[in-house]
Amino acid sequence: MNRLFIMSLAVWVGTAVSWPATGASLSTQILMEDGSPYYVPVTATVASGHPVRWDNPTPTHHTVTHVGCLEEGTACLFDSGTVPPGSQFTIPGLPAGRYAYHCRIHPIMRGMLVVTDSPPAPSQL
Ligand SMILES: [Cu+2]
Repeated sequence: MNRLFIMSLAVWVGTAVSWPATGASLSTQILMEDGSPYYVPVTATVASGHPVRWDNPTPTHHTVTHVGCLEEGTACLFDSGTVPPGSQFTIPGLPAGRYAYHCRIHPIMRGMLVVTDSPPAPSQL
């Protein structure tokens, strides 16, 4: 019986570690704004594999589009499509790297997502 409990616990812990999205506080949240800098924070840093969420509290439609989606021969790693007012867009996680993105509707809106290999800082836990 004890052994079964330990096995269950191991499965539970393994699930929690591999899929941190269940803890909403572990996800990185970025706000869209109608004024500069448009994406807040304009440069967001997140550990690899952690979800990132963009919220659109503005009265305007926006998108979150990786620059690769608009260039021939480059990988398109995420594209939200139109995010209506009051809606949000979440990506489950990305490999380490720097991902520039912008809004298809308002090309002046530009942000940067930095994904690191290091675990999140203790203050985020
Ligand atoms: Cu926009």
